[in-house]
Amino acid sequence: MSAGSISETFKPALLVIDMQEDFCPPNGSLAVTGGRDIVPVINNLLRLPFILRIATKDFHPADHVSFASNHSAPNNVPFSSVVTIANPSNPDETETTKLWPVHCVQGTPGAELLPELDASRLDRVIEKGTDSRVEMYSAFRTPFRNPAMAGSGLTAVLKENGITHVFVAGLAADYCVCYSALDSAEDGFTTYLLEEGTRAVDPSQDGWGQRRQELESKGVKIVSVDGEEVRRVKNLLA
Ligand code: VGL
Ligand code: ZN
Repeated sequence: MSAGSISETFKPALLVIDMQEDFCPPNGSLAVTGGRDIVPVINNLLRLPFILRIATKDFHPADHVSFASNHSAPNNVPFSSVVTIANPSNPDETETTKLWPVHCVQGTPGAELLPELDASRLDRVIEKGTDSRVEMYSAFRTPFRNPAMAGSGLTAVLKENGITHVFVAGLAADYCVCYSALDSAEDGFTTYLLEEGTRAVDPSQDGWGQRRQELESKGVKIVSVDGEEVRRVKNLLA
């Protein structure tokens, strides 16, 4: 480094969200189109010199509130019905959230990470959505703030390791990837969402199109694996 140059700290982490059987063809109960096709992209990312590589698993108990089958007709149609959930500590704080087919139940094959994902490169796997009372798309925490519920501990892990930049990939772009990236940015990490490393449940303008705008308006940059941000990670080797 030449004298007088500015060196901004760059300690990047990679977050690999929910690369699990139930989110992928051919057998997933909530299969995202093309979900399996992003594994080679993610495995390439896992080989780069990130300071930390962390995966998450959606990991629900069988009685989870997000499962349509745990609700009564007619408001129990997967992918379409919604349910209003209250903060367990404050009935006045509520969130309305979509109901899904049963997925990623603890101890079932659908909850397993894809076998072709290079899990040997992971520093840690975080399980989320384990509280049957609430939906938790984000790898960081539930949406409830008044009062906040206990988070996953991810922010502390990132901070303890001095992480400055968080790169997010995985499934699904319009749900768990999106909300993880938003919380990462809110916690002060420079946050990048890897475009080729994700797929959406609903790729339409009403789905991923809108989430994309929200991400960009809240400071998350959507980047290519061939872009300068990933090149900077590669250059940490040099
Ligand atoms: C997810 C729907 C329900 C996700 C998790 O990983 O994006 N989507 N649970
Ligand atoms: Zn889920």
